[in-house]
Amino acid sequence: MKLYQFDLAPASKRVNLFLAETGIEVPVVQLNVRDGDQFEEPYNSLNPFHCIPFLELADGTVISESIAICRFLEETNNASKKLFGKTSKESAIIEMWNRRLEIDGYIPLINGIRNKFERYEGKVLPGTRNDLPQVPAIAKRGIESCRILFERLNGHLNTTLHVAGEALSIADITGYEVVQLAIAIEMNFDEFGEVKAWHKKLDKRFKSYE
Ligand SMILES: N[C@@H](CCC(=O)N[C@@H](CS)C(=O)NCC(=O)O)C(=O)O
Repeated sequence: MKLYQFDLAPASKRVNLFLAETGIEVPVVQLNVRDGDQFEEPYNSLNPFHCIPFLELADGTVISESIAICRFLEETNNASKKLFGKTSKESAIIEMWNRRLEIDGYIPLINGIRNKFERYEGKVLPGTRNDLPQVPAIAKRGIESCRILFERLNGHLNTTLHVAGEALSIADITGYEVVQLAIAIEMNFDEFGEVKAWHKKLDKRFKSYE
């Protein structure tokens, strides 16, 4: 089994935080996606989405998408810590928050960053190289979407220690990366005190794994 990663990328960071939290170990190969390693063979054929992370199993199966990879690793390892929940109810709540964080925050902000900063010219969609123009309005809309998410999250975090309950879950890892993206896109979210406090707590915990 091999996990293909680029440690500086947000999607790889999600998988790395999952591995650090659960103690699961997987052999890792670093691909520099900024230099376009993912378009070179054999990686080009291994993963048609041309993005990291992706996991290659011993039988040749390739699994991409950070959450699919983490879920697979959790289900196939005997780690005592379960970031996807222990009961059907816990799993559903975690999935609900993880999806909302991705749909309303992670994806709009990733698209925003790629449409805002010059270094993404020619790479506005992940895993592509083309001449699609950067559209600044997409960055503005990404921030607007994330602001609505943070308003909801801020109220919710008043009532719970972590996003999907008292225990840390994969949804906290996604949420942490959403805040990292909000910082990267230079969004001001000072008014969301609960979100900031939760992010600060996670930041301390996650930095201790470095
Ligand atoms: N939804 C995917 C996102 C994968 C993705 O967009 N990866 C980016 C890095 S964060 C990538 O490999 N980009 C390469 C490129 O755009 O050329 C996941 O969570 O795994």
